[in-house]
Amino acid sequence: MEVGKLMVLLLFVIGVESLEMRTWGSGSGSDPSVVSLDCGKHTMAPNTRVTIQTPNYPNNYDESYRCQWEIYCNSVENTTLTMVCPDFELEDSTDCTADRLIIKDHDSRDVICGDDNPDGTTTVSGFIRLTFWSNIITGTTAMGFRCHIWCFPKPGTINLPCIC
Ligand SMILES: [Ca+2]
Repeated sequence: MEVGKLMVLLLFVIGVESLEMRTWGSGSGSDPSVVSLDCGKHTMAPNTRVTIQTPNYPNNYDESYRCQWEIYCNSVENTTLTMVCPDFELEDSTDCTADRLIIKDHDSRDVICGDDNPDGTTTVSGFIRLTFWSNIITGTTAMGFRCHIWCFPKPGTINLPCIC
């Protein structure tokens, strides 16, 4: 391999490693170095995590805002997702008719608000859809949330070498 190409490869590897260190860094609540996902669809691998958070976190989120994260871990049928949320605070309201987070997985749908932290929520598969809404009626906002989403293989789905 040419020296030039080797250098490019080396720089790429260093770049990937430093990115992973940022992503895997300490999960403290207000760590500004945590990379959070944009709204939209994302795919992840087992034994990794991604992070979602409200805009301006840890300062108050904006009024009249909507963001949906759709997260898939490969393979969806052989994995589960677990939410770890250092912070969760939305405007509280009866039946969460004001600001809310909607958590949808394969089997269930939950609507939460206030300080009803979803920390520890685990899905039945490697799919979750999180939709954050803030309204404009009351003009009230809050700190919002930061949640890490971990993907783990389901027990018994470890890929053993084939002895067939
Ligand atoms: Ca509001």
